[in-house]
Amino acid sequence: MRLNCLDAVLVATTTLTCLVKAQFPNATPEASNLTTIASPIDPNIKISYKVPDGACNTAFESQTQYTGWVSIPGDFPTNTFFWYVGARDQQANSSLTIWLNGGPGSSSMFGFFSENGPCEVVDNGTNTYTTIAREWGWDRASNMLFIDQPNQVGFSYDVPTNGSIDLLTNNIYIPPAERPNSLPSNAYLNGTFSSMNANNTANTTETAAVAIWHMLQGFLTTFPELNPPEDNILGVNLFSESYGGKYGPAFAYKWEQMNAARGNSSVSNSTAVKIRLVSLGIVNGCVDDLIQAPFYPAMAVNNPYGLTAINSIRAQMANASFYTSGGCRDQINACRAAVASQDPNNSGAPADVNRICEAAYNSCTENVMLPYSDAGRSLYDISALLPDSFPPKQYLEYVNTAAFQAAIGTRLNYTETNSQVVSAFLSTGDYEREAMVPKLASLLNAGIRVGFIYGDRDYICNWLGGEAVSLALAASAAGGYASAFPAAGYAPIIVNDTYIGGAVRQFGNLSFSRVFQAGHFVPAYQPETAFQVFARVIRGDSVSTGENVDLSAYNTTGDSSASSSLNLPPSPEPTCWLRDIPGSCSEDQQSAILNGEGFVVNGALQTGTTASTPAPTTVVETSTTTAQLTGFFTATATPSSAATPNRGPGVVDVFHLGGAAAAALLVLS
Ligand SMILES: *[C@@H]1O[C@H](CO)[C@@H](O)[C@H](O)[C@H]1NC(C)=O
Ligand SMILES: *[C@@H]1O[C@H](CO)[C@@H](O)[C@H](O)[C@H]1NC(C)=O
Ligand SMILES: *[C@@H]1O[C@H](CO)[C@@H](O)[C@H](O)[C@H]1NC(C)=O
Ligand SMILES: *[C@@H]1O[C@H](CO)[C@@H](O)[C@H](O)[C@H]1NC(C)=O
Ligand SMILES: *[C@@H]1O[C@H](CO)[C@@H](O)[C@H](O)[C@H]1NC(C)=O
Ligand SMILES: *[C@@H]1O[C@H](CO)[C@@H](O)[C@H](O)[C@H]1NC(C)=O
Ligand SMILES: *[C@@H]1O[C@H](CO)[C@@H](O)[C@H](O)[C@H]1NC(C)=O
Ligand SMILES: *[C@@H]1O[C@H](CO)[C@@H](O)[C@H](O)[C@H]1NC(C)=O
Ligand SMILES: *[C@@H]1O[C@H](CO)[C@@H](O)[C@H](O)[C@H]1NC(C)=O
Ligand SMILES: *[C@@H]1O[C@H](CO)[C@@H](O)[C@H](O)[C@H]1NC(C)=O
Ligand SMILES: *[C@@H]1O[C@H](CO)[C@@H](O)[C@H](O)[C@H]1NC(C)=O
Ligand SMILES: CC(=O)N[C@H]1CO[C@H](CO)[C@@H](O)[C@@H]1O
Repeated sequence: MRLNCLDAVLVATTTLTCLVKAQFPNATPEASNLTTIASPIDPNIKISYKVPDGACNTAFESQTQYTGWVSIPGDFPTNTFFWYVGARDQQANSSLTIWLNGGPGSSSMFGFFSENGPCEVVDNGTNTYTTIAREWGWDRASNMLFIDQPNQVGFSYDVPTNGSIDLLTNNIYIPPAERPNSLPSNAYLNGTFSSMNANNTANTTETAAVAIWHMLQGFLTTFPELNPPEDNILGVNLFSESYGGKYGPAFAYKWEQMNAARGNSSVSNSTAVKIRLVSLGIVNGCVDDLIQAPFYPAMAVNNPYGLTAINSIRAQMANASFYTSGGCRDQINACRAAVASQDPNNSGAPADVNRICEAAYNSCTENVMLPYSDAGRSLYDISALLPDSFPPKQYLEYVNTAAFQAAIGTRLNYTETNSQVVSAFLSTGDYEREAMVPKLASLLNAGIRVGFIYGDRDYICNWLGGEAVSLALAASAAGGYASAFPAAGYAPIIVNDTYIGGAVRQFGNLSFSRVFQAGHFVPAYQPETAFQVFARVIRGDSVSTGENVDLSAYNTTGDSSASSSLNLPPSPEPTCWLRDIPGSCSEDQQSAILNGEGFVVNGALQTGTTASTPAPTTVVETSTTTAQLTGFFTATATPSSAATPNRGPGVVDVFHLGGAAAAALLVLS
């Protein structure tokens, strides 16, 4: 598994080659021990996979894991990375939950290591890391499949390409080059990346949906035992965050369409498998600006935390700019009219449509969304002043180690966001192209549960806008949702015996959960609440209590608005992460790095005269903890306290040993 470079140091002549090679991951698939097979339904689809021994320690050793790539032929090579982890126990094993982070261009490894994955990365001494089971990993309730998409995001790739990355800007230069003298050696690294050719990826959500349907066909036919059985309330779930407010509805709708095509023989049953989707979860999703945009200025000055983030006149102007003639609303409508007439399949080809839609996005962003930036606060958490470095970023160091790369079989280094994918989606104005509510309504009408889960301290896809989407969906759906969903009152989300994690409105298969004291990345801020809501949605239970109810005859009762006021927690102390300098470091810290001042220990900058090295973390082996690692909570009483802010060391359980805080860029994760 290890390269022999350590041994080679003894042999002067090989030292040089080894030092050079050590910067680049193993170049050949053979060296990574990947097993490559052709998909049983299509010999052109190849799956290369392995068991990633040691890469992610789970609650139980019995949990199956596979990492690999589904390779699909097309105009350019597409190798889509997946990481499958089996559920902790049999109670949960007939669910398969697909998790997608957003961006566009953000890797689902962010979710895996920082939100809801089976393990998390902790320091284990100086510049060494280990993984421990995440207490509230979603593998408690389901088999999990994390996918890096579209092509070139995270560990997905077209053509492995050597280059250099400037960590001060995150710019990647191809081919690799000598480090500029102006940069310190720790901020300019060689590595292997995707080609960074923006043509070699999807540039619209619809194109991405087609690619992922093919990818899942390859995956589910190679591992048929992982496709949930028929005739069970459990099945396939799709949970997506942020830009996933677009991916989720579009991908789910595509799967339903392809199932229908099998049903009517326009696609043969022998060349495609059914994807039996039972629930769709949207976590702080930006679904539709036409509905959500007015809630940016609203959230900035009128939120449950009593924060007036910006001048109220400025907020009024931002709001007015949405409605004004030629404003955000008109431009979105113009974009959608152009899409309908000239690019109904959202190919992203007609230049006129792209121009109109891109202009709409730029206008909405600049005039309606961004006035909030006056506040100097995080887009992902209104309580955090910039830089906001939550959640911690050690994982970026860990996943770029040779041992981890060999374990998962990657030929590439890892980056959290692919800037060319961002550009590709921006170039088509994908953000404003589609009204997703009709797709969501069609899913709901087909009996698929739809759960909206919104952290209430997020600004960028805030809960006020999310609630408006849930109401718009109810209004468009058949089957009584239009009247019964808004009529259902908000009930407490009872997370455990001691606290209420939020408020939920639920009728039938539709729920909207406001999660208290959570920013954009809900499972990172409130792991236990996020888990319980997730588990209840996929099991078809009451989101309020966890009770197994007959959803067709169920609704919540309570207040007509989820207006509980909460206290704004103090802004956390940021940590400057070397691998997230633009997002997590102040200007002073950036200068310090540039001048080679301070020390970087475990991926974080320390300014001072001597480095303090962390003692090896006391790694609590899961088998010896008293924490219960499986099972679901069902409420028998209503506790009186609300959730408290929950971040960084000292506040959480034994599993959370990481440092403070990280995320930013104008990219949604
Ligand atoms: C590949 O498999 C062989 C035999 O099982 C093993 O010795 C070697 O360490 C493996 N290499 C990697 C990179 O996992
Ligand atoms: C790429 O991975 C290698 C280990 O194989 C590491 O030495 C190098 O620093 C990494 N480069 C980047 C940009 O992460
Ligand atoms: C953590 O570090 C200690 C001491 O360096 C080492 O003995 C131990 O194996 C490491 N633990 C893990 C889980 O890697
Ligand atoms: C990257 O460079 C290394 C060292 O020159 C080389 O061994 C490797 O094949 C290159 N990888 C790719 C993908 O070009
Ligand atoms: C990165 O690769 C380039 C080209 O191979 C080389 O000139 C440069 O010295 C390498 N950088 C480091 C830090 O080794
Ligand atoms: C991408 O495609 C366009 C249109 O075909 C072409 O003009 C451009 O050169 C391509 N870009 C790259 C980097 O290949
Ligand atoms: C779930 O457990 C059953 C019984 O042990 C087993 O037959 C089945 O293959 C498992 N399914 C999955 C998806 O792991
Ligand atoms: C079959 O179903 C697909 C998907 O709903 C639809 O597009 C197509 O028109 C249908 N074909 C026939 C022959 O009904
Ligand atoms: C294909 O499978 C679907 C169910 O998944 C079924 O409804 C349909 O009748 C099958 N078609 C044929 C031709 O067997
Ligand atoms: C988007 O991708 C399609 C191919 O799927 C291509 O035809 C189109 O030119 C691309 N659009 C832009 C703006 O690059
Ligand atoms: C309930 O949650 C609180 C806060 O996270 C935690 O301290 C407590 O241990 C939990 N209680 C149970 C019974 O899980
Ligand atoms: C609209 C609707 O179905 N409302 C019901 C909600 O649930 C309460 C009791 O749980 C019923 O009394 C309402 O009729």
